[in-house]
Amino acid sequence: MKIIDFRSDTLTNPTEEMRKAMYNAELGDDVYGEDPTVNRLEEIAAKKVGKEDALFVPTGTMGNQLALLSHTQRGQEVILDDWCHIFRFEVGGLSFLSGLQARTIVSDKGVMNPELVKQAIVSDDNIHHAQTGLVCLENTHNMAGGVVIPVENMKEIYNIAREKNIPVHLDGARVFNAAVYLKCDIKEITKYTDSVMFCLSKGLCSPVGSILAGNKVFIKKARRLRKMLGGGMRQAGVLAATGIIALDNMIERLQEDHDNVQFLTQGLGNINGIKIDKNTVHTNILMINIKDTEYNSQQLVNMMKEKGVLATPITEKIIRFVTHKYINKDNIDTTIEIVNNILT
Ligand code: TLP
Repeated sequence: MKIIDFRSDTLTNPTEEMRKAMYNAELGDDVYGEDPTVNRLEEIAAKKVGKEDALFVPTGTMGNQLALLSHTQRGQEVILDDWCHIFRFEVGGLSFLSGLQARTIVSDKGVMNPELVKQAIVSDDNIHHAQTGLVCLENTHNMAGGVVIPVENMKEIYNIAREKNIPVHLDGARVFNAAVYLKCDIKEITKYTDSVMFCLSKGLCSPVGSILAGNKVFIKKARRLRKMLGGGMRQAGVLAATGIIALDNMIERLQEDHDNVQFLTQGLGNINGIKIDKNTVHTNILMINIKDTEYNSQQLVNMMKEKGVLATPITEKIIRFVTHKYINKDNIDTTIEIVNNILT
């Protein structure tokens, strides 16, 4: 049985071109700063997002955690959306590793109200107060369903934070999806941040790896801390080689994933019992609500699995579908038919 796997775009295997590049990569010891392929990737990545410097890291999670560690001091607060990845899906690292407390904000489908961010900032002389050390944004917003946060909103929040000398970090795991959706240069998004993490290992198809970018002082600190966390990866050029291809050749292709999510939305949205908030369907993630069916998410996911379609239950009644390079229009049609047969 052919498996159609919508669980995540992290499931993408490297392309043929990437595998060849891995084989042929020029290598050295990256802890000595001597892996030419890693150095080249970091240079290309920094330039791409308009930052002075960049660091190749094994995972998006490590990139985000290094940003927290590098920007802040223990005992500070970090302002972030209640459903963001850094708060919900990074194992409490912000308190465990950086000694921070979270000041969460309830967003509107991933979009934080700048006024609420302003009110949440603590920057005073009161010796009782934990001071704000960082504001985090996420674009695209995963749990809101791949929603693209408007650049205008990022700009407003960035300006508020800047007035108080507070840095802004962007969890841009899928920020290239946002740029493709907005049809803009990625720098139009990243210019309203002090640092950005983005993943090479999701829709861009690298097997492993993410980038953390920022100014030179920040990246120097993050490089040292990466070593502390065990992220000094030696001949990492075998992986970085795929990252160069990801940035050179794989970005425009993301539009196909967005188109496929639209087809899926049309098809599943017509099935009785499935509700979709079409205002959140921007990129390669689709959240369906099955509250008007007799099933809970796990039950429906199990029934789909028996027919070869994999997706992720998010809550009792919400299921997530993520499109990627290895899902085509035929797979979308098959999926719609399978779900339709289960529910009607
Ligand atoms: N997201 C994964 C899971 O961890 C939920 C997924 O399947 O979507 N930021 C955002 C917004 C992410 O979605 C992810 C991964 C990360 C950071 C972490 O990246 P990795 O998995 O490389 O540590």
